[in-house]
Amino acid sequence: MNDNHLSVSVASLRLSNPTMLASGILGYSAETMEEIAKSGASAVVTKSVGLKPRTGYANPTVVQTKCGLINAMGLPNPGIEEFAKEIKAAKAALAATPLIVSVYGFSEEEYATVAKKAAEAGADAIELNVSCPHVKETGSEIGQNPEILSKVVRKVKSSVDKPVFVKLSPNVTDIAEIAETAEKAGADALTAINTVKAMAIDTETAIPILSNKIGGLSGPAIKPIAIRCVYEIYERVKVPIVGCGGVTNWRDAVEFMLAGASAVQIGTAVASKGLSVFGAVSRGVEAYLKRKGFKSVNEIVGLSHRS
Ligand code: RRO
Repeated sequence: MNDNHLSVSVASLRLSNPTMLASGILGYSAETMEEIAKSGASAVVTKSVGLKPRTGYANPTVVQTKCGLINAMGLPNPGIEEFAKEIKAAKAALAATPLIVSVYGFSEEEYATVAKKAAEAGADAIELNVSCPHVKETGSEIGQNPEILSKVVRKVKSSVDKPVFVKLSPNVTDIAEIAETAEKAGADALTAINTVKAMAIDTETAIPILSNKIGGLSGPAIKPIAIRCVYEIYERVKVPIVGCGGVTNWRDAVEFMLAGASAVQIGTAVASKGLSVFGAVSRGVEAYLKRKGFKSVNEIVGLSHRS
């Protein structure tokens, strides 16, 4: 079996294998980018960037719990003007590995302006963050409202030629309905899911641990939620789905693909296990395909829906 068995297409991106780096995990220095590409990740999603610089929330911004990480970073980023330089440097360091720039805004115009600038700086695709669980007037406040979401996706689609991914929030009543809205508005792919709204309180001081009080849970605890979301979305849309949420090993990746994902993003496991997780997941998926007699990883996408 060779690499071709692992290659997948998501929108117009041709990926050498189904593992991508999720948004918000690593810095974007040329050195880090080179290491990521060498590690076997088939694409990189950047931290979310907006029109203007933001410092984000005060510490603590991350809390480790028994069942996963809760973060409330608050969208810290240098703003698109500054970040455009990083996009250019990252592109050069990544060589053929696609760079997907995650974008947020406080209005449809802002999303479109940032997406346009990211595309001009060299982004191979845009991922719209309409699912950050705890920053007011952006993120999930956009992604929870079909009318606003539709306007944002349409505006961005009319402003850039690159594929547009829409990253969805699990913190909604019916994620498949939101997925359908994004698809109708022109989304080329959907990423499911962003973090699950969560909280931790210090029992000695009786004070919420995160400075923002509420954050988003990631890691293995949310995988079953993410699998259910991908499964429900797959029943309702035609565009490719990228699974995200708690992928730690090859079996998790296979489970997402059986649910309907064409590829997966890995985030928290990169923070805990390091970059070797990409190669390990790909090798495990490859061994699974061989053992089960599949010729291509694409054959297992959505397979669980037969039953
Ligand atoms: O920056 C954050 O606090 C953050 C973002 Br933008 C997001 O999309 N999801 C998340 O859990 N945290």
